[in-house]
Amino acid sequence: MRVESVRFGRYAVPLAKPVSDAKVATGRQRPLAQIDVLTCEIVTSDGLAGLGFSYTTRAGTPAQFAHAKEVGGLLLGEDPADIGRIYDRLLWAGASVGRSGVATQALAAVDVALWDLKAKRAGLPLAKLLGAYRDSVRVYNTSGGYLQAPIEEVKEKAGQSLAGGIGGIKIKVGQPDMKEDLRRLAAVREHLGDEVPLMVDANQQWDRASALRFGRQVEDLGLVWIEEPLDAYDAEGHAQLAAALDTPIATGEMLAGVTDLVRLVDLRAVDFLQPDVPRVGGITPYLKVAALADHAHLHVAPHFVMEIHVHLAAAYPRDSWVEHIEWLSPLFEERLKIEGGRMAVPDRPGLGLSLAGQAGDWRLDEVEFHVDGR
Ligand code: SMN
Ligand code: MG
Repeated sequence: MRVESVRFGRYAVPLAKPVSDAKVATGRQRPLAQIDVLTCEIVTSDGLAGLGFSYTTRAGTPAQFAHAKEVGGLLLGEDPADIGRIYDRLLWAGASVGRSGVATQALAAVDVALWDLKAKRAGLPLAKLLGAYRDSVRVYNTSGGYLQAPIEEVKEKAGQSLAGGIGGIKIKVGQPDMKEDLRRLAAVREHLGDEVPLMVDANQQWDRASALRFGRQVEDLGLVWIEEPLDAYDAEGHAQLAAALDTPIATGEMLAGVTDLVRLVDLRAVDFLQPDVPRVGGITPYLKVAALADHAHLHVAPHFVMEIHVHLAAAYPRDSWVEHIEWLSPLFEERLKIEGGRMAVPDRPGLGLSLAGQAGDWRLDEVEFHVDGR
């Protein structure tokens, strides 16, 4: 089996409504109105097709697309089962731009497509190919808890999520006025009752003292975790916070390479590590991080991209959480099943995803490589 053609697409998928987290509240970023996606479709000599993708928010996908266009031709003629060698080859082709960030995020789309193909070739869902521990994973919702939403809307959306089978609710905090965060959080906790799993996400907007002050004030709310309390690269600060608080600490979504994520593991900086397959450069590097996190007895709660992460969370020893955000759903034909607080691992081979017909509406650019030069 050989790679016969590779196609990369660049898409901009609009959100139903722009959302704001603490990075917007502190003036660092504009509201998020769309998700930008790089897709990779690989077709083999015996007619199998693999689909992978990567994403960015606000900036980066045009650069990922440019990198994919530069190195993607190297895939032609390769045996797509040889993921390690192919990844290495592409990595060395772009060695000048490093082993993290935009370039490896472009490789993530390729790597995901190769794993999708490998699982399809085996006739297995990706989770089973990797070695699953369970056929469903706990799932929480994030998209209803953003800061631009008035508290009544947050409560209403949380109720709708729970009624639809979601098992936990995450809300955004980290506003310039911490009292406002505490008021919203108390209102949501009261609305949901004590039993519903509840998380908060500060999107890196506190300094160490503020994070500790917040953490101490919410210890009796029984939060599942406090996410990104500090700058994403302040591993020591997270470690101190994790040691000082009973409430678990989560972070990792912004880290774009294995080395940075492993530092969080080495320093015991988190209770829940939150790697993100597209951001860390694909499933191949994600698995390295997950193996080390497991060895350190940590929980792994992958960030965003539930379409890929449901498989990886099912193949991780400790039952954790996947994040429900529906923003990428319009790109795909299939919908994930959610019931009883859990998301089911699709039973279709591979990731179990195909691009929706309507995806073409959001395509901004496309390039294709073919063995016979077409
Ligand atoms: C988030 C950031 C970027 C894309 C999706 C979601 C957010 C989260 O920080 O963790 O939910
Ligand atoms: Mg987050």
